[in-house]
Amino acid sequence: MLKKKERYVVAVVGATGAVGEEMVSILEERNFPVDELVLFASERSEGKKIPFRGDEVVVKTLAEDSFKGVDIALFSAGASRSKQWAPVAAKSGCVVVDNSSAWRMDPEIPLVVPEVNPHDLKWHKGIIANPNCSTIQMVVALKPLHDAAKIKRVVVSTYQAVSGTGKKAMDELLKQTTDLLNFRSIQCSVYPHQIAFNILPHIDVFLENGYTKEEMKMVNETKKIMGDDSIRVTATTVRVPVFRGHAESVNIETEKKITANEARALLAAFPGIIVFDAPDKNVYPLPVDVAGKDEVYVGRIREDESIENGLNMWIVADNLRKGAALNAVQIAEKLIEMA
Ligand code: 25A
Ligand code: L14
Repeated sequence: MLKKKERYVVAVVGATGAVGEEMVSILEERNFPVDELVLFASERSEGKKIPFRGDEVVVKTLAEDSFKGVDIALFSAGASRSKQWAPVAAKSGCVVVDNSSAWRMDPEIPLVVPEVNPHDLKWHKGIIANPNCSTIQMVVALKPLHDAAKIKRVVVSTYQAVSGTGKKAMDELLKQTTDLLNFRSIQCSVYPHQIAFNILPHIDVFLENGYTKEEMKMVNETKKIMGDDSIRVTATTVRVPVFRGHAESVNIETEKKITANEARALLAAFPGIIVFDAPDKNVYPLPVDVAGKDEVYVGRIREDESIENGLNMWIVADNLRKGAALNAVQIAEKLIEMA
């Protein structure tokens, strides 16, 4: 449990990665009560200096005693590192908010989006899991609709940016794009196929059932966060050549009828959502506009005319912020509020 203090010693593990860098800048931006910031990454980044509040913090590598005196640790260095180091951190008394997939479906570990299930923070035992990026932005929009009309089924297709995979993937999209525009041959190392000027129906690894792990994360994490196993979810997750900002086409079927206008009002009143929906003016959310923003943007809200009680919508959010770093910092803020 987090003890109430004026200021906290905060660690970021994976501080030089796409999400870790964002965590550091969000802590500064939001004036998080940081007493001291400690940054960790692999040997590759040891000694690197990262600016924070006009100062510089030197990046260190992890050791058994790294978390001594640390109150809150934000992890984003991949699942294998989290499996190894999150228990070490929790054991030394700090609260871990883990951005990897390592602990999300563990029944002993809460999986939290503060707008949706803050109550689940009450039963943590030292580790709290931050959900998958595509799932976070979707459940924020599903929650007010579920409360009003009970969602029976969700059909989602995603259009995911390369930054979800990390910095190497962003470099690969940039390199392939410039190579192709200069009539040079390209190399594929992060993704199995060309990502520049292309679309890949493949995120994370394939499983026995023919779905990808990313798709099954959306199915299973949605039920856990919403606290309702009866919601049926099916997903197709797709990589697009966009640097930042995940988009989703989401179809829902509800028990009770809600009109598009009622849905718009419910979504607009919910914290963390901006309804951006004026087709007559070509207004709908776009990854390039939503990059750098904190809210989940919802547009193209319309009734599904093929079923009794159905809605279609288009949901866009910054995958590095609400999808990862911001949600993790918001979890830490909630913990402080509850301490
Ligand atoms: O091992 P996994 O599970 O397959 O996951 C590794 C992936 O985790 C990504 C991460 O992106 C990387 O692609 N990731 C981030 N959030 C995730 C999430 N929610 C996630 N994966 C799943 N779910 P990244 O590269 O942007 O950030 C990785 C960060 O983790 C640090 N790190 C790595 N090993 C560590 C560690 N920190 C502590 N202890 C360890 N043992 C990593 O630090 C980074 O901060 P770094 O010093 O290794 O990275 C510095 C730069 O080096 C580049 N790079 C990474 N791998 C290589 C590389 N360069 C050359 N060769 C490589 N093999 C990175 O791009 C980074 O800029
Ligand atoms: O959080 O876009 O489980 O490649 C792992 C891979 C998120 C996205 C997770 C990607 C992800 C991701």
